[in-house]
Amino acid sequence: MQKTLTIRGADLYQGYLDPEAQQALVDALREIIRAAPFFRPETRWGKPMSVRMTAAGRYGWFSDRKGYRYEPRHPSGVVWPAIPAMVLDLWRDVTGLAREPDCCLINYYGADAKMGMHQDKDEADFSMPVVSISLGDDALFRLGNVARSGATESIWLTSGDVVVLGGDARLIHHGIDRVRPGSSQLLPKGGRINLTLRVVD
Ligand code: MD3
Ligand code: FE
Repeated sequence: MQKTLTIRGADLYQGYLDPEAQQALVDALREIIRAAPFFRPETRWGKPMSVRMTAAGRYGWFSDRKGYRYEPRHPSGVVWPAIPAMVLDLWRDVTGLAREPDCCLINYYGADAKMGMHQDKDEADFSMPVVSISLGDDALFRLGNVARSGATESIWLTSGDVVVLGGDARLIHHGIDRVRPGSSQLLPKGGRINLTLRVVD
């Protein structure tokens, strides 16, 4: 499909996944979460994050008092499950790249979860784009600048939306201010799942 909107260099594909595809993806994620359950990473200051995380692929993102990094195994010691084929198809479609992502980070936001403004800088090659897939409740997504300061713009992401962050947008500050509880019926217990696809090394 065609992109629907570009905001600060981030390309949005609103409604990329129809309701049937969203449900198929949730079903695939259920198996991943069974093998690699959600956990709450700690910030480097030892405070648990409000977002719960797990991952699929060669690497998962991990954080504790030692800092932010990619790890080849879930905290339980198991290797991360494979990235679902439909997610790899989506990545290929929106990026046009032959290179596959190394990490599909799976973020779960309950009613009170948020993610502060940050840059994604733990990867080796910033010429590789980041792709985000939203499922479940709506989320207020904030985009800033490559510099920490300056004006920001916000947009609601809804279930089935895909965002591609490439080029100059790859290093901009971004975050999730809040979710809108009850705005989607996709996830039986409510909340929002965001998949973030990244090339790591
Ligand atoms: C990269 N996740 O996990 S979507 C993250 O909805 C993260 O869970 C948010 O930021 C979420 O690191 C946002 C991914 C995203 C959005 C904007 C970006 C990645 C980006 C802008 C620049 C670079
Ligand atoms: Fe991020």
